[in-house]
Amino acid sequence: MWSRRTSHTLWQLGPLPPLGPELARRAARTSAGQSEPAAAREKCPLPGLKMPFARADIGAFFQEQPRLGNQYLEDAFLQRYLEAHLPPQVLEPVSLDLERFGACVAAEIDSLGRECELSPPTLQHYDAWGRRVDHIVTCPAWKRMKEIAAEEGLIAEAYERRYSSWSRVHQVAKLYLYSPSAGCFTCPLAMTDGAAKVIESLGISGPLVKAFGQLTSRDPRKFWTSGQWMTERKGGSDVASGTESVAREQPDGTYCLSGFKWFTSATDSDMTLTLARIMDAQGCVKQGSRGLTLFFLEVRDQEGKLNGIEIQRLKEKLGTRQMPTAELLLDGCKAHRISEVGRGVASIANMLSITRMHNVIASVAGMRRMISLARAYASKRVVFGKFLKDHPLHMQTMARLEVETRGAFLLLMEIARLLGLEETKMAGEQDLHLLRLLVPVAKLYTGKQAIAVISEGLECFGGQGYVEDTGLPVALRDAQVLTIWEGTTNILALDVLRSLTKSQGQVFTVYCSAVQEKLELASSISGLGSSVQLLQDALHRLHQFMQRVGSKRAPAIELAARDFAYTLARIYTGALLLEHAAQPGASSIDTYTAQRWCKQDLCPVDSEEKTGCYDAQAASLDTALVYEGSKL
Ligand code: UCC
Repeated sequence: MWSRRTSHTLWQLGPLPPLGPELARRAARTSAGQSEPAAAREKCPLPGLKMPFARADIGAFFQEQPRLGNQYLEDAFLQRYLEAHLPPQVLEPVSLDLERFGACVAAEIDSLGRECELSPPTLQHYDAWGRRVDHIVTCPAWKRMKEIAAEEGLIAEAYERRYSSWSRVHQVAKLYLYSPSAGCFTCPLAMTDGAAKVIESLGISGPLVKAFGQLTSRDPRKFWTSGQWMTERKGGSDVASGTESVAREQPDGTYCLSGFKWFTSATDSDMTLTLARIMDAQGCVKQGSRGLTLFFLEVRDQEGKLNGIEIQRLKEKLGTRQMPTAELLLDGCKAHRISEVGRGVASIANMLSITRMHNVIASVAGMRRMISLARAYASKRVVFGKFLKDHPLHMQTMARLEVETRGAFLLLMEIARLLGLEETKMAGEQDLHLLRLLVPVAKLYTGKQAIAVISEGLECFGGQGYVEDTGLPVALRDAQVLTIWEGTTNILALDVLRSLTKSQGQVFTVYCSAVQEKLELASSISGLGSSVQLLQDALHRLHQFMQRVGSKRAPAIELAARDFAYTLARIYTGALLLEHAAQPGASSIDTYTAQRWCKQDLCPVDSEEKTGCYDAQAASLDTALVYEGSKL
């Protein structure tokens, strides 16, 4: 490597040759007292001398790239979780499969994902002869992703249930390894999983027999992906009043759909579930949530012709560019009603639970991948005379990210475990309540964590984290959607309140006993006592808040919704980390992780209430603050 010292030595070599005209000019300028910039002086070559960075020589130092290793073998926390929970006869085949798949992600899937990013889909409206074709052109890597999803049973695994309730945990762990390399193919897979779940829960009959078989197939020639067309121009969040699509019943019992779907993700899917209002013979429809019914349709017919659908345009998005998102006009689209009339939202809610869980997978996996790469980088990059990993401040920063990621991971696995129990009819009523509450809590909390952790993770690479061809920035772009689609943070916070209201508070009672149970388990383990105490205090503050809020007006509760959900997430995650640290195979690092987690504000809803954030005048003050000076 060139060093300053070496170049000085070279400058002093041999007799000085005669000055050329340019050097003579410079020498004259310098002797006349004109100074030159130091860099320019150092670059000034003497003929015949080889200088670093001269002309085509770009220097000898190249930063070693952080390589992606087998993400299963490198994830000690994931392995310990599986060892602690899976029965031995399940652990062995599952860990073998994950190890094999982890290698496959690094060897093949990661570069396919990159190709999907570099070759985004395009829309071909017309063929060369002027015919309207509305063809979404995707790259070969995207198509290969679909084959891999089938071959690896990324959906099938959850429905075959060969490991009983643990099949969901297996599937989720596999998707967790796959997600950051998947080039957003996780999006169609989330909806495919959600559609299979809805079909299974509504009953697999009629046209749904074929659909369910294809959604859960391991045969790439048969495997179908599904869409989830819920969003219309008037409402992404407020589906009940935003849905304008109508359905007219046909003599053969099918329906003909008309409407405009404003956001449809992974629009190259084979089928979809969608909502519409049934129009009666007088042309009237019922408004509101109870006017919505759920429909199933195939996107194309046997010859590949679109089913009464026009693709208006593809969306230009901040991220998830690997995947086509389209605006669709439905005009005479043949569909099958699959829910009771007016039960559309309640029926598609099963799909939302699954896609929201997939959102949690993407969030946690995105954080894990960023840390994994930053960890590799820190052991190769030298700054101020030592590796990045030997700088305590850098390690402190990464340790904070690690604690967030481990907590989020346990929350994800808790949902997968409960879902597995529900799907194999092994769940008690308490498990079902807990699952209902934890899905929106985890979705909203991990989405926010993912953006923060991935953003901080990019910083760990300095300028390289900001440069496109490292493949790093896409992680942050793609993370931003995690708090938006499948319900924004506030919509999810309101869904948490909905689950409380609908169950008449039972979900909260179950939540508290589940936390309590975990704390009792951990309280006898040395090193965990003070963290148990911190969580007990937080739970107590939460109880007190609930008692106070019980007597308050609805708007006050709504104002507290986000902080309330954050509190539920922090306390439950803390309890999971303590439970994990109390397992027989736990390490001292597990104890340290739980301790670190419990040092944050575990009950923000109580802290915020004390600042007056939910007081009677708070809402109007907030509005005045936001709109001060505005002409609107
Ligand atoms: O499609 C989209 C992008 C797809 C991409 C997927 C990728 C996934 C991640 C991949 C990772 C890489 S984005 C569009 C998604 N749209 C949403 O998420 C909608 C957001 N809005 C809401 O969630 C709202 O809260 C609504 C739509 C659910 C509100 O509807 P309503 O009709 O006004 O609400 P109601 O009246 O309270 O609920 C109607 C019924 C009730 O049941 P019943 O009638 O029996 O009382 C509720 O209990 O639906 C039930 N319900 C639920 N049940 C509502 N929400 C839920 C729920 N979460 N779980 C169970």
